Amino acid sequence: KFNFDMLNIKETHPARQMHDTFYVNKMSNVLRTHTSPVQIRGMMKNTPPMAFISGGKVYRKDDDASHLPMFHQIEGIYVDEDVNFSHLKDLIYKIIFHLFGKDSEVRFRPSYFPFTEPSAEVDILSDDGKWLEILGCGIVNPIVLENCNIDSTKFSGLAFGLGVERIAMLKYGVKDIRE
Ligand code: 2U9
Repeated sequence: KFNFDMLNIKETHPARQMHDTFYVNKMSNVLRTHTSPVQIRGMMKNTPPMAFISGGKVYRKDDDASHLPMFHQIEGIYVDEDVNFSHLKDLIYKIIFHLFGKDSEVRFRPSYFPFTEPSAEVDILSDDGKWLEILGCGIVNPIVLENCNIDSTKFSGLAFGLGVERIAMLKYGVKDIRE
């Protein structure tokens, strides 16, 4: 319920498949695949304006040089009246300038997540001229607000998510996540 349904991740979404998610028992208990269930619980227990940061271990059936079966995520969400994409851009720029310096070249690429609409992936330009993906973000899907009993005609939200190990790899030049 908290890992998928409340986030508008439909029964048929590929992320739900046995080969992407660790199922603890017959399709009803999973190891969380993101920290978003923390945000959902926060939104259900509070009223806007509200903002939450969640961080911790998440689990996905992935294991290679850039993916671990257990890794760490940090997510942020902010819900208020009149939150729009310019607020999201301002926040993302602040995070990236803090992590990678004020001269960072930043690019927002249109993307898709069931829980945000519109959605974007954010890249920074590396020294060798390649664009590197560093995080994802978007405007909280009104369906997700309504799932948490928040009036989506009155309130809107912004959200982002990042992988801690991935940021560390980019910042410190680690080539293999397993190191
Ligand atoms: C709620 C509503 C919206 C969180 C978001 C992303 C985009 C994202 C990835 C970054 C790298 C996961 O670790 S990763 O593979 N995340 O791209 N996360 S928006 O959006 C939310 C969260 C909670 C209730």
